[in-house]
Amino acid sequence: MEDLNEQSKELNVNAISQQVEEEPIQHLNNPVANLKPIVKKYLTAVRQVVTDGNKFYFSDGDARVEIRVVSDEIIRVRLAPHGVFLEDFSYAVPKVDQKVTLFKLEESESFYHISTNTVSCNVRKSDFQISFTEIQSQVVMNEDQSPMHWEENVDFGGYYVYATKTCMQEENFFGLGDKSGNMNLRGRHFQNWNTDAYSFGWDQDPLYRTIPFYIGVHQSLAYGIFFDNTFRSYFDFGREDASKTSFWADGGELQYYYIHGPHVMDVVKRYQSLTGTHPMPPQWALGYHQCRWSYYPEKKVKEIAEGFRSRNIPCDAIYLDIDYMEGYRCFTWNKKHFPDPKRMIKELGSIGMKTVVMIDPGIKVDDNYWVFKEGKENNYFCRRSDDYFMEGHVWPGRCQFPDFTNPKVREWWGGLYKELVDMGVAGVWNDMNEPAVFGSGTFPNDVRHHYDGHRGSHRKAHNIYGMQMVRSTYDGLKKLMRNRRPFTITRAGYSGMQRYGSVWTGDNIASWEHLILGSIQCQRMSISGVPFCGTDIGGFSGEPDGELFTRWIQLGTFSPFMRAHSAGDTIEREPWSFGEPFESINRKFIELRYKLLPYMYSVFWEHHRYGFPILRPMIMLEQEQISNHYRQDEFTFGDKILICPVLEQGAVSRRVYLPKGAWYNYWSQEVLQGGSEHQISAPLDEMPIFVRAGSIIPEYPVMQYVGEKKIDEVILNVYYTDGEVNSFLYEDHGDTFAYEQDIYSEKKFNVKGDASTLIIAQSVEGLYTPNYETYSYNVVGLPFQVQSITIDDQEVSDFSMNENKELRFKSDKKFSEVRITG
Ligand code: MIG
Repeated sequence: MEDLNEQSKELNVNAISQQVEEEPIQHLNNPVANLKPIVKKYLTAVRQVVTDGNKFYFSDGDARVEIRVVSDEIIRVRLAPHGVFLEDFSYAVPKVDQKVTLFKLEESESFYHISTNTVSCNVRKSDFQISFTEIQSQVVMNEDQSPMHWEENVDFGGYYVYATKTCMQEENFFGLGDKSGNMNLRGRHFQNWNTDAYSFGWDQDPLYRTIPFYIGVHQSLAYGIFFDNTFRSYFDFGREDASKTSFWADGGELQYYYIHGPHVMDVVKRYQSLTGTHPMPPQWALGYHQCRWSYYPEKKVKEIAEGFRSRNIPCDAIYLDIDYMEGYRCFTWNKKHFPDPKRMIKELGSIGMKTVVMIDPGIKVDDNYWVFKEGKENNYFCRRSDDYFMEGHVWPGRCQFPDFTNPKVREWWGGLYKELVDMGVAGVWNDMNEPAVFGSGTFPNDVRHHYDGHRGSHRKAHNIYGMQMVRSTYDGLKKLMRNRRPFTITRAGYSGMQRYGSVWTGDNIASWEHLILGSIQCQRMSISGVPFCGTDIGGFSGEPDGELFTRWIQLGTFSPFMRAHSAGDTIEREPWSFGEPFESINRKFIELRYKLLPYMYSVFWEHHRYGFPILRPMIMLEQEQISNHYRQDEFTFGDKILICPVLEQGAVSRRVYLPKGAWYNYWSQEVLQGGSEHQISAPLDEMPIFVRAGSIIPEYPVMQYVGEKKIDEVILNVYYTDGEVNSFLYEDHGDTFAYEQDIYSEKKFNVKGDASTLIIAQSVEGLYTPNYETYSYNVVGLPFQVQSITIDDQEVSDFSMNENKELRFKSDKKFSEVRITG
C-alpha cells in the first residue's frame, strides 16, 4: 500500500515538473499559480500617435509604446501596459541617445514608419505589429509574429512581459553570452538566472552570467536584439514553435533595442556602443596566470613562483584562492600560513610575479570582525521583505551579504581593498557573486535591494548583483591605485560587465568535451560584448592527462584571458606537472603568447577604442556562407591570426576551413588559398595557426614576465601579399590611464605588393613615444629575388635572406615608407 502511494506521488511529481518544463511561464515559487488560467493581454489597434523629439508614443487607448531613435542603426522599443512607463534606468546602458543623422515619421495606409537613413521601424495600425526593415534592400529584418503582450503578476505586482517574433526561414541565431552547447542557437530555449553551475554540462542552462543580447542572421544580413531586462528572462529560438522566436521576462519592462548590421561585426560594435567596452587592462594581465584552489602556505606560493623562473616558463601572476584568509573572512589573512603578506608580495614582485587575491561577497556574521561590524552599523547588508537580514551559509559559515546595488555600499566595499592595495596586491578575483548560497542556491526572491534608488526585490536585482560587485571592486581599486590600471576578474555578471573587468567561464571539467565547450564559450562571450574571457585551463574538476592539458594550453594561448586553474581535490597542475614532452610544448606556447604580446595588446586596443570583439568566429568573417553559421571550432584572434585548436584526443591533423584570401601556415609558412577546407598537420607540438597574407605581426622578445626586459627593437613579421592590407601596432605605458589623454601610439602599416615590389607605409597617431629605436624585419613569402630595399628613398645595403627564405633587415622606427623591389 505504502509503496504504491510512494510511486503515485513520484509519478505526480514527474507530471508536474514536465508540465513546468513545457509551460513557458514558470511561477516557480507559487505552485498554486500554475493552476490559474493564464490571461495574456495583447496590444490592440493603434489609436494615437504623439511625437516628442526622437521619441514616438503610440497608444491603443490604454497601453502605450515608446519608440526611440537612438542612432542611425539603433531603435529602442518600450511597452507600458497601462500607459505608465517605468523609470528609465539601466545598469547596462549608461547613456541611451547617440548621434542620429536624420529621422522622420511617415504614415501610409496601414502603417506608421519611423525611419533613419538605414532602418525603418514600422507599426501596423490594425494590430500594433512592429517590424524593422533595412531601407536599402527593403528586407524585413525582424517582425512581431504577434503584438507585444503581458500578463498581470498577482503575486508580486507588475507583469510578465512577452515579445514574439517571426523566426525567418533560414534564420540563425548567435550570442546570449554565457551559454553552454553549440554556437548556433536555433532550435533551442534559454533562461537567464545567474547560477553557480559547478561542473556544468553541455547544454546546461542557465550558467553564471546574463547577457540578453542575440544576433539574428538571414538573407546574409544581420541584426541584433538587446532585451535590457534584469529579471529572470527567457529566449526561445524556434524550439517551442519553429516559426517563432520569442523572449520574455518574469517582470520589469518589455524594453528592447533593435540593432542593425548589416554585418555581424556591425551589430556587435553597436551593442558595444550601448553597453561599453573593456578598459585597457594592465599589460601584464595579458600574460600567463597560474591559479589553484589553493596555493598555501607562503612557502608553497613561492615554490610555484620560483618553479616558473627556474624552468624558464613565463608567468605574470599567481592567485591566492580562499584559503589565504582567516576563516574565509574577506580582507583578512591567515597569519599562520602568511605571517607577513606584504613581504611575500614584494618578494614575488621582485621576480616579476603579481599577486591576485580572491574576495567573495559573503561576510561572516561575527561581531568581532570589523568588516561585519561596519556593514552592520551602516545598514549595508541585504534584508528580507519583513526586515530580517538575508542570511545564508557560504565558506565562512553563517553570512550576510552587502547590497552592491546601493552606491554607498559600493563605495564602502571599494575602500575595503585599501590594505590589500597597500600590501601590493595587483588584482582581485570576485567569485560566488551570482550570488551563490550553499543549499538554497541563491537568495530568496523577497530580498530587497536598493537598485540605485529604483528599489526592487531579488527578482529584479539577482542578475545584476555580480556585476555591481565587480563594479565596486574595479572602481575602488582604480581610486586606491591612483593612476594605475586595476585588474579584476568576476564570475557572475550582466550586460555591460565588460566595463569593470575580465571573466572566466567557471567550474569546468577536465574533459575533451569541455575543451570544445570552452572554445565555443569564449567565442560566444566575445561576440556578446565580453571580450576578456578565458576558461580554467586544464579543467577545474577532474584530472586531465598531459595531452589534454597541453592542447588546453594551446587553446589558452589564444584565449584573451589565459589562466590555468584547478580544484583542491585534484593533482597539482602546473605547466611542468606532466613531464616531457608536455613541459617543453607548454613552454613553447606560453612563450608564443609573450612574443605575440604587442599584437594581442593592439587587438585589445581595437576592442577598447572601436568596439571590435577580440575573438571572431567564422560567422563574423563570412556570414553570407551558411556553412559558417555552423562552424565553431576555429576563430580569429583580431583579424589577422586564425586559430584552429586541436580538440580531439590523439589527433595529429585536423580539417581547417580557411576564409577567402591567402593564408600563411604559421609553422611552415606555406601559403594556402582560402574559401575551402584543408587537412592540416597538427602534431602535439603544433596547433594549426594561420596568418592572413599582407599582415604585419609585431613581436617582442620572449620575456619571463611583461616588462622583464627593456625592448630594444620590435620585430615586424611581414607576410607578403599581392594586394593591399592594413595592420596596426598599439603601444602605451602599459599600466596607466594616460591613454585617455591621447598618450598612446597607434601605428598603421599599409602593405601593398605586386609581382616585383612590396611597399610598407607607416603612419603614426598619438602622443606616446616608445623607447626602442629600431624595427627588425622578417619578410615572408616574397615571390621575387630582392634587388634593392629603400627606406624613405635611402638605399639599404645591409639585408640578407635566411635559410627559410625570409628577408631580414632593419629600419629606424620613424620610417614612412619601405620599398622592396625585385
Ligand atoms: O564553492 O574559491 O569557481 O574557481 O576555486 C567553490 C574556491 C568556490 C568556485 C570558483 C573556483 C574557486 C572556488 N570557488
